[in-house]
Amino acid sequence: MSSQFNFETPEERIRNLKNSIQEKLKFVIGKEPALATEHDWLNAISFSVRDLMVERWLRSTRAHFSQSGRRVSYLSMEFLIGRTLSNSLLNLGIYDDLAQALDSMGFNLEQLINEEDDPGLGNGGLGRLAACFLDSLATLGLPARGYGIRYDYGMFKQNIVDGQQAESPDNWLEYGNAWEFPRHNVRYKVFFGGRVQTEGKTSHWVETEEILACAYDQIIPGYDTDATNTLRLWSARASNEINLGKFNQGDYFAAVEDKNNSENVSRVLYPNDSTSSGRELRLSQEYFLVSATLQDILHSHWLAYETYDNLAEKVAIHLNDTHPVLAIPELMRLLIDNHNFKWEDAWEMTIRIFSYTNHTLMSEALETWPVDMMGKILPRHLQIIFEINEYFLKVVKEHYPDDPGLLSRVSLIDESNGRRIRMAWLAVIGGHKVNGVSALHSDLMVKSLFADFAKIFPHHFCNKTNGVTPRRWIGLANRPLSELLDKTIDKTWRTDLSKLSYLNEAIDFPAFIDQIKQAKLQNKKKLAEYVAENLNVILNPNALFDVQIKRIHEYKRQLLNLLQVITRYNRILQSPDADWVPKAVIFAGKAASSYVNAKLIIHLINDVAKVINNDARIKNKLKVVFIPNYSVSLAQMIIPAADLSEQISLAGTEASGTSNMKFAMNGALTIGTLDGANVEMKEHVGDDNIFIFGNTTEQVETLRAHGYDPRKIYEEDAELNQVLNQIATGVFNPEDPHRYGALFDSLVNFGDYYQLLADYRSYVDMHDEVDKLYRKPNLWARKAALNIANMGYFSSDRTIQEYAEEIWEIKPTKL
Ligand code: 26V
Repeated sequence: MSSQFNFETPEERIRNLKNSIQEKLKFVIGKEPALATEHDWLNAISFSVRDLMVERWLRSTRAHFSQSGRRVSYLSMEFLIGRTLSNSLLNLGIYDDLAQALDSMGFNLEQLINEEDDPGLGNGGLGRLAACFLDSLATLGLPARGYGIRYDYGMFKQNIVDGQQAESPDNWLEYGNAWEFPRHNVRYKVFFGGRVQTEGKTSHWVETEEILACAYDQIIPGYDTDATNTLRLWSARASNEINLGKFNQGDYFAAVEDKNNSENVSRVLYPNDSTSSGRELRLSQEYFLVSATLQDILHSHWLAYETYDNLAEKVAIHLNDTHPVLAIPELMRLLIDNHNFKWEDAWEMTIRIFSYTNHTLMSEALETWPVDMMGKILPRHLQIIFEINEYFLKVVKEHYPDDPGLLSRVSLIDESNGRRIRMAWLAVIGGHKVNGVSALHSDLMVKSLFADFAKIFPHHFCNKTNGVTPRRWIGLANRPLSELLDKTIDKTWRTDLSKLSYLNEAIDFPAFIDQIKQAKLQNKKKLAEYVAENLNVILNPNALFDVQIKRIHEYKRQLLNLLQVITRYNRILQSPDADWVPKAVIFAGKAASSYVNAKLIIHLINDVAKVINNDARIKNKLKVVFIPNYSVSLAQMIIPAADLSEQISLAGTEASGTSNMKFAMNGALTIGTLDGANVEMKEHVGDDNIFIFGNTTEQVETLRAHGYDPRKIYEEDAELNQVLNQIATGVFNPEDPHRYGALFDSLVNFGDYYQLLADYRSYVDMHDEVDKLYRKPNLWARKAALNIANMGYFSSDRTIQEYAEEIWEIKPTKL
């Protein structure tokens, strides 16, 4: 509850809210109630709610700065924060008050909440993790700040046109953003290009171009506490409004074009396909974030201490993947060139300050930059990177004289690949801790990608299993379940998720199991309504809701799911009168715009859906839907409605997964491989309460090493054979029968890189087990409840506490 409200009666609170909203509409939006649009009202409401957070924000910020403890800055190119209004109401404890206030004004709160744009400033798991972390950092009262980019356009919007993905720009700032505070006086120059001038031992970066980075702050409120944090996002502005030189020469358009070009740096979020890495604009974006942020950190450090000698004691900087890794040479540059530190001293401080999280082992996702490009855009940084490399390789050579291949393997420069800089290597060498995001991933990380470095720096590597915030992912997303938890436990599970284990004591009460079922049914009805309204497909709320929602990627194997769906379709056609468990298979997710196979998979899902949903012979025993434009807010609706959560990536490929956790804590059972955090989820919920199938990481590796023959599986498994032939011959798309020839080939003729066929049989058989259990609704609900009860470990509060203690060495601020 907001401390401001402590002395008010509920009636006063509601009246004050109403007055405030009316005042904002008049004095901030400048509109008469009669002429105000829904967006105007939404903005007026948002400003009123924001007001309620400002005082404690200012107090928290003051406390963080005055207590002179160590603080962490979390640098991320992505923050997928989701809608803010509902989250703020929940954290302030005024959701119901506002609902009442609006009701008396003739508005529906839920409807207005759904009007808010959902900022898509991230691709998926990595960006959403950053947002969960901000929520936990604030809730735990830890001195932290998030730094990112205020992209004008977030992740593209996805429409499905004739079964295919069509992209359109996400102009999320169109109606303004009521939650941000533009900081017109917090701006830094960011330099690009030019050349390095060396005089004796000192270097100067000269003849550069410059762009301004302008700060926009957003309040990150903690839950049930006065503690808040800040997310600071940078937006690019041309540093000279127009290029005076060109303007004076009469070339007005060229002058304005320059301005537009420099502002492109924060124009658009890059999708995470391999084509985006290697682009100059992406490198510029990364440097833009890093340079503005480091200047900001150094500036506020100087204000507090008037020295940089204690920088490493007071500052921790965390790198969310390698995307902000240029912060390492940038800090070196600032300390050496601008603040006269000796190279060795600057390096020692840098290592103490930085830490880095690795989020993927897949080689195509590992960032490398061509030396030439770095030299053109950031020549001084290239020089520093070479110096770091030289310094490091010298030490390695001294310690490992007997391993001649080692030097080229750990070198920051990959000479074999057209001279590229290995950003992950730089992140490892330039910091003191590297973590993976699940036990399995962290283990594989030191055995594969970073094996050499794990030998050199055995104490650098650790695991921090991901978590998710229960405030958004249960409290906001699942009201029926939240109410049941409040009743059965008390309200404190929101800040201490281990309390969920109290449910173990209720598990034998039929009334409790019944309420678990009721809560799920309510959520399923809501999703069914959405699907009926938006996709014109009728889902039976009693059907098993089988859900796979995530980025479309071959390694995540949506296609394997589809093979299973078609198998089921064939079986139903074979015996239409058998007693089939009715099933609704739900997909959602975006494909990177240049990822051809991912787009084909979306097309195939929609082709298959059209045929199955319109086939009267199967009597609605099977439905398939693809929900377009997956987002945080859609996830909040879909996840609580799921009975079954599909987590079926090839073992060893999904670093952690986080939606797997959200599903399980909302009472879905998981069908999954032993991949990412599924492994730990199995340990927590128990082997009997999760459906694990498929090859293990070791088996996957053995197959890959000793000859994997997908064609043989295709030829020997009759059901699989039929399904693949149907896809290959256009049974679901007779108008264009060869459409999926390439997908068929990739599986049967070109090696099936993600080993779908190897796991097909155990997957289909496991789905039969799922059916068997679903026929026993009480047993199913009991297992669902056991999942909820044993997911306490997967709160991002636990994860952040581990980072705070073991990596950042920060303590909560006293308010
Ligand atoms: C790579 C690139 C390269 C090109 C430019 C844009 C871009 C954006 C992101 C990425 C890497 C994405 C890595 C990632 O998202 N990993 C996911 O991280 C989650 C949080 O740790 C984890 O749960 C998922 O398993 C993992 O796939």
